[in-house]
Amino acid sequence: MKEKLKLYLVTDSDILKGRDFYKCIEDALKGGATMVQLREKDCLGKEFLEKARELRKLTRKYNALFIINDRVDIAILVDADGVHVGQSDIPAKEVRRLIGKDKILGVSARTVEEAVKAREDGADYLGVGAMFTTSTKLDAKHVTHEVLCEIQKNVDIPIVAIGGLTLENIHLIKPFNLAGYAVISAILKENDIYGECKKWSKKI
Ligand code: TZP
Ligand code: MG
Repeated sequence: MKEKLKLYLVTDSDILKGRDFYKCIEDALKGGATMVQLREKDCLGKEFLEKARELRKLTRKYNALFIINDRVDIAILVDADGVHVGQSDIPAKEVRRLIGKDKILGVSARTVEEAVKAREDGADYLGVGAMFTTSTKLDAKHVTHEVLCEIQKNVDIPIVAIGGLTLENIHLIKPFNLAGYAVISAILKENDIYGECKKWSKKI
């Protein structure tokens, strides 16, 4: 799994401004996205499931991993590769019970304590951020480089940085040698999503 965390695209249809959702995600996969998380905060079950079914097919076609945000039920229904939860969602331990030991469990952590607990509760990787200012998640709180470093020292599972990552600032966190970079707007806001992913793949 670790290599697949590298260019981790998280979805948000709002940023696509009416462009075709599946075409945009397919362009990202063609351009080199290695993992996709379906994260659609305004989608109810029916539409979420429909999107999940399609992305399951697309990610298989491009040999990328497919993770579902929060909706364990939908992850099970579409046989996603795993689930990603935050600190206010169904606790990691319970998610692990539901998805079984073979599926991937990702957990968001902003402190060393949260990171250690997530690891103990069965997380396979951590999402740490927001590393930079982001307007995609309104309640995102900033994680300092010092805290990222402490988390790295205290947990032995792969870490993915998230929050405000751009081609311009990514060099600032490259020295941490993280397993991957999770991106929403810097990729999805671009007209040429394919070309942008190519640039990311080269840079990271
Ligand atoms: N969690 C922490 S920041 C964030 C999430 C989901 C949003 C990241 O979006 P962007 O557009 O890459 O800053
Ligand atoms: Mg969540």
